[in-house]
Amino acid sequence: MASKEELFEALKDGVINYKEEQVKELYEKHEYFVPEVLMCADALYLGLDILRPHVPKSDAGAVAQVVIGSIQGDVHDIGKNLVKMMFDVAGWEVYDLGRDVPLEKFVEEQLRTDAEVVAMSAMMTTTMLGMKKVIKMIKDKNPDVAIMLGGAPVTQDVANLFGADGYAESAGNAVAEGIKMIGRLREFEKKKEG
Ligand code: B12
Repeated sequence: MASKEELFEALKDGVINYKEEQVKELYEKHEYFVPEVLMCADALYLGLDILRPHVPKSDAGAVAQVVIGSIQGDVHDIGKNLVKMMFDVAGWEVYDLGRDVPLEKFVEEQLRTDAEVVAMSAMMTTTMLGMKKVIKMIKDKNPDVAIMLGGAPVTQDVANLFGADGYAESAGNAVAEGIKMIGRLREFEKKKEG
């Protein structure tokens, strides 16, 4: 068993040198447990707070707006925060509702901000069912909103079944999926107008 110092060294090396598999292995091989995952997340948030002011903002305004949150009953928010960060640095206006977000709150915030995209995260099979209800509630009020789902128990099939417009399995491809969705949405709106 490696010492704590060796593990931190391996983790640091993995992050600095983009060795994704090395970082992932620490958790999968049970070298890292939940408290370590939480401490890593705290270190990540601190680093992000330092970096965020240095990320250049486009003068052209936000690319689009996204309302994001972890669904009611679910306090898991590390993955959601990573997705939020990706949208943030890609120049989107992000309205973060946090975690354990009541279902109606997603609807209210979309109406308040007129955001084109709503992104929901669920980490438990029980809580993910709430996302289906939110999709229906939002589409009933405003069909011109693109809704994106993610989180460990969610798959493309689940997203399709729930009536979502998009799904991404990781923070790395969430923005690309978001851009695809607003592309389709804007195309659809243009056709309606013309
Ligand atoms: C850390 C953790 C916790 C922490 C959460 C802290 C926090 N602030 O988030 C604490 C200790 C609080 C916790 C509590 C519980 N947990 Co927990 N937890 C985990 C754990 C170990 C890691 C989750 C995590 O952060 N992963 C790292 C992030 C980066 O990955 P991610 O969340 O998957 O996110 C990525 C993608 O999924 C995706 N993504 C995520 N969201 C979104 C959203 C969008 C829109 C998109 C596009 C993409 C996307 O992008 C992210 C980045 O690439 C998992 C086990 C696991 N291996 O996943 C269990 C796990 C999720 N927990 C579980 C359970 C059961 C619980 C508890 C009920 C335990 C208990 N009995 O009390 C409570 C639930 C409390 C509640 N009401 O929510 C189960 C869920 C089982 C299930 N399938 O339903 C898991 C799977 C553990 C297990 N194997 O049993 N947990």
